[in-house]
Amino acid sequence: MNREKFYITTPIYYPSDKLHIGHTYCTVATDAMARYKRLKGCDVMFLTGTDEHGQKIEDKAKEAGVSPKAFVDNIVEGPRGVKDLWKLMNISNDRFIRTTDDYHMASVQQIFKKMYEKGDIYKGTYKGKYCKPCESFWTESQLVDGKCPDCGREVQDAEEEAYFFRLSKYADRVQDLLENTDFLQPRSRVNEMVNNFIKPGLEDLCVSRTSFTWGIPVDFDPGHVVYVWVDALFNYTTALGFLNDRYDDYAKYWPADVHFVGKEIVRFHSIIWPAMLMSMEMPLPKHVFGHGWLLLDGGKMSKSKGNVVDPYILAEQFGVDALRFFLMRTFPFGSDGNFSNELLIQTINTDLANDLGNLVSRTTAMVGKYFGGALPQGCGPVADELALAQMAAQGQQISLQAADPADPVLFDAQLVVAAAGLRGAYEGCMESFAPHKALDEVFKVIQRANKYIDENTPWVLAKDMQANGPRLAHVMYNLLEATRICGVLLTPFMPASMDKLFDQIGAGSGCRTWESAGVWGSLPPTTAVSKGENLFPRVDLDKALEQLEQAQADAAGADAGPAVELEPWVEENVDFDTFCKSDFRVVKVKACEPVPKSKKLLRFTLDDGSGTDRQILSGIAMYYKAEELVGKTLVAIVNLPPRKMMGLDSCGMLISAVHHEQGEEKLHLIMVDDAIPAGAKLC
Ligand code: ME8
Repeated sequence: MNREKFYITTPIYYPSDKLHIGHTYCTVATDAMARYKRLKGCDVMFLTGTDEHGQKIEDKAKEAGVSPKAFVDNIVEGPRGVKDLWKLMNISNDRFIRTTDDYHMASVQQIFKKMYEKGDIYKGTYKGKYCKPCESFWTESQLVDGKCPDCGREVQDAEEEAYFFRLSKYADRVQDLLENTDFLQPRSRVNEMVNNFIKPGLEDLCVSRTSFTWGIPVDFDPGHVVYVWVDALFNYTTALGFLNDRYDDYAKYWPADVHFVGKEIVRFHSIIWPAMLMSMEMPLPKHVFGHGWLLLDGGKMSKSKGNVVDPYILAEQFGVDALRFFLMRTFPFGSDGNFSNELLIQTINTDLANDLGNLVSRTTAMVGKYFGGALPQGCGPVADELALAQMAAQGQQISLQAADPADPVLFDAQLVVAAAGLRGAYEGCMESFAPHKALDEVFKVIQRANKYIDENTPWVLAKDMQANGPRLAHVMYNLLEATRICGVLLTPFMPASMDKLFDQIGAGSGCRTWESAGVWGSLPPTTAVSKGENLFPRVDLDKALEQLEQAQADAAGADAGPAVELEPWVEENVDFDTFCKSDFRVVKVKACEPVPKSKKLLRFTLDDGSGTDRQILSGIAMYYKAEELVGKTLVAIVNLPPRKMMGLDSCGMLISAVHHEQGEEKLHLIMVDDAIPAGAKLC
């Protein structure tokens, strides 16, 4: 049988900084969607990766004193890098593309040439504005208050010989695609694209650069590198083997079923991307979904603003599944949402500890206590319930009435209808890319099941097992079955925890499937139940916030400490004049103390010979005790721009020698003869 294919992608991330919770949000959403489709039996291809070229990366690497490749290698493959983060977050991508992979680069060169040969790419001169952080070209009229309309940062003048893509040629076709199909979702993003970008007139797009070299060379015109967005967008096809031999499933998976992207890159995906595909005469992706941002204090997280939230810290403290769940449950996927630690903890406590966790632990504990861990034969669904369940599963509206509103048969029927109809409602939400609504449906059933416990008061029934034993067993069965169905549908969001849940309620592999989630009564009645570990322990808000603060402070200290060992950038020599600009001075330590809340930072008060004390923070507390350094004569570079660490200014950097011994890093401050006066210049 031919399985339905489903090809889904995340944006490929810029490895210019460590990824934050906003990046994690999009990847977790894509993962949940991919897992949902796999659960349904689709043949899924889930692609993610990294977008490694461009001026921003080149500049960052220069700043770090390493080659761009070494720089991105460290962020992508290094400890706590991109790949580590996706592993930690249990991301089930089938493929990972790096745009520095040879096969991708060779394919992009061919793509560029094809569009050039067709006449859709031509040579001209670019004159305008460029936003380096966004790698975006702008015209004067597009700027907002003279700044980049996407990120609000300063733009710079750019004038260079460049190749252009005839975007204007495709304006009408793109407008038609946006207005008359469901290509771009949510629908609200369509007006923005059409009114802000297409109607004012689409200008041809500059698609090559000459002022830097870190990109894919235009092979027929050395000196030009391909604009990073052309390079990046085609990743979705090269990763399937388009114009390369590395992979062989372009025919099988292309066009993509959906690209999940953040709202600020919708323009690239819904205007530029389809236009280039039209030029290449390639099929268009079926959907682009532009999700919202996670905001912190009302603003977008960004490393430069210093307000990023580290997913490692949250996952380590609260658990991967709790974090995955929180991201998908709390923020409507198409809109912005305000992130806060309090909200995270509150969601864990309300939904996971109280609602789901309690349902599982109460039910399994009662099956243990009243039935020794296994229900008796015959406690499963009765014929009326099966009939109701079937109607609910088919999406029929069912109105339940009973003469006595406290009739236990009514309670049973209400639970059965809610749980049996859940899969259909959930599927509708997932198919329209609304994971938050799908979770809402699941939690309505979880809440219904908790109410069912209170309605049936099993502890009262258990007082007379002889009379009430069969009824109590049926109640327990219904609870296990409702829990199981919810568990199956929560699997795409919390895969590891749901496996544990299934083990506790005795649901074997046949009861963990999509099919079984649509069939009430799939759980064998006599299944062995065991109350296991508490799946989602309650979090103490104050204590957790305190721990988080500490972990964040430690991480900030670690960031300020010696960098991970990187290959030096040996390709470029420093010219003599540049070298001479570095101002190294002898300094005397007047005072030294640990920085509160940081494990790594020491705060130095130094005499640099100028008559005014200089403060430098150094991440060396693992190597030296503060008091042993007082009075020492050290070397510092004093003309670096001041840097804030843990709220304190650091004006310069102390020089040390670093080496490795048996895999362990050793650091020695450079100490010089005490006879040398403070302020003496090294040259
Ligand atoms: O844009 N909340 O890479 P990127 C939600 N390389 N999503 C956020 C976010 C936040 N606070 N911050 C970032 C690029 N994102 C390009 C993509 S695809 C061919 C090339 C999302 O690392 C952002 O919206 O800057 C984007 O979708 C993704 O992270 C990658 O951002």
